[in-house]
Amino acid sequence: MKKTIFVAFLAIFFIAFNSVDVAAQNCSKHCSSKCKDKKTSDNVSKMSIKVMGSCGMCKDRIEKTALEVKGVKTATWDEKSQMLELTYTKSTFCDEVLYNALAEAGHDTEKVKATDESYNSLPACCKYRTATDKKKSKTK
Ligand SMILES: [Cu+2]
Repeated sequence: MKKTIFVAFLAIFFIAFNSVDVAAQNCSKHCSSKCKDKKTSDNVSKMSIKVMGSCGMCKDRIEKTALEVKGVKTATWDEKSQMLELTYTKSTFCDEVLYNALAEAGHDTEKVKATDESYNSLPACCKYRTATDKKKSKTK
């Protein structure tokens, strides 16, 4: 009887472990870019990325957007450095999802640029692109 319980316990443990592995593989499959991550514990990592923005409203929007991305645990954006610091669960987080979500919210990152449509829908105080930047993107 004891042996049966032990075997059942092992099976549950094995299944739980396997499903975490599958989630990690799924993410790396559709993520072309690798995160520059600092290891903090087995399944939690840190990274910081540059996100363009200009004011406190941007900070709220960037952090809220990042926190809605699957796997993100904490998000802090700094207006001066334009850096977004993240901690995330490795098995569920996919950085491409994050870049796309930020671009959709109107914020450029080094990987994905916001469309003119999403950028133009930002409030006036949040317009971080300068006139010279606009010229550049037009001539591209
Ligand atoms: Cu703003």
